[in-house]
Amino acid sequence: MLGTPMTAPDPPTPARGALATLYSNGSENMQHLRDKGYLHLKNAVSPEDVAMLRNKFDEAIAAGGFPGRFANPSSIQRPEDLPYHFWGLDPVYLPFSDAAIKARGILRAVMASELKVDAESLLSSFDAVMATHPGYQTQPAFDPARPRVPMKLKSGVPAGPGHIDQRPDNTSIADAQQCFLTLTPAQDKDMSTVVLAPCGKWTAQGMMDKAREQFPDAFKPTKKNPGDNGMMFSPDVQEWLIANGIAKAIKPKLEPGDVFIWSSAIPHCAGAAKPPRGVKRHPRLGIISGFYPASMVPDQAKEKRREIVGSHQATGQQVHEPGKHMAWPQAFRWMKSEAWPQLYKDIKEMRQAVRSGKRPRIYEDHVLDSESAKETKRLFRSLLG
Ligand SMILES: O=C(O)CCC(=O)C(=O)O
Repeated sequence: MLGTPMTAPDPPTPARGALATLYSNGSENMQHLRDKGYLHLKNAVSPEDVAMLRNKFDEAIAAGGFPGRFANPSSIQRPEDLPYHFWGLDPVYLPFSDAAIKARGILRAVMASELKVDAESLLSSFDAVMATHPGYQTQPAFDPARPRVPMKLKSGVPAGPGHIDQRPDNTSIADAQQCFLTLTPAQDKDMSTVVLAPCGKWTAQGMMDKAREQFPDAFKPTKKNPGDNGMMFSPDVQEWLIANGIAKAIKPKLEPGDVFIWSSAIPHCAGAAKPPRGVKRHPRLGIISGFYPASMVPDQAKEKRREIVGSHQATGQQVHEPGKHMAWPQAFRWMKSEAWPQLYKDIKEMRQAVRSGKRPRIYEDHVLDSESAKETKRLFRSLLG
């Protein structure tokens, strides 16, 4: 740190945003999320549910034609062993598996109990599944001796992966959150979330307000971030916040069943340290979702969600301001469509059939559905609203 740390505002800057009161009425944990912008809930999901979800994800991975199995991590070595990913996230195939719907239901129950509300009153985002082979890590690598949210500049412009998932001009810390349920362990060497969190008496709101005050240009909407819910974060701003004792980067060590939650407004992304020689990374499996009271989601936003998700496409974390997640694996930009695995040809065809009205939306019942498929769709609809 350079010199003396900058003194935190007294009284601490309170959280602003649509969810601030909801967090205030919840558990002490929710007040920690409101004030500090992150929360690690250990053993939030039972070992039985963790095993059930892992097996169901393995079934979906097998049904998609991929050889990797999380029940046998050594079967996962190469990118081709798992569905195609973007920054270690699959936003195309696994988010619509039975496993993912069930996982969102379980994660929603955890969040509802912390918020002290009825689970059915919360809607979920339909975001990505983390399914990552052990050879993958974002750049720059995480360094436990000098922890930072991985981020870099390219030609002077922030180039990720560290980012926030909010419009650059939305200054509120409590407008949206991201909840990550891990089904695999994560040590420093393994891919898992890193967040920039406030130090000492600083609140997350105070930290981000200070960053905006000091670096107004770093929060101006740009061509690349024209005003949708996401922007890359500048490594210069991160360095300044750390050097002044305002922020520190945190990569919590996670065990299967742990839930890590953070405000979409604080800088974050996944990172991993270089493993020591001869040591392998654990492949990563988990799911990420945002939750929001159904009563606070406008009807128009609900219909937009049904349209996006109904045609087998993932959303970002924001429930009340839904947007599409990455539609298609990045790697396919360089691959002829004939060479895509059959699974992706089928997904493309299904999307077209739903959009042209030849098939019902994917959350609607189908005459051929089994009882268990109908049950999963009921849960699907209750998460979607
Ligand atoms: O993969 C992670 O841990 C972080 C995910 C992330 O950055 C995001 O979904 O916005």
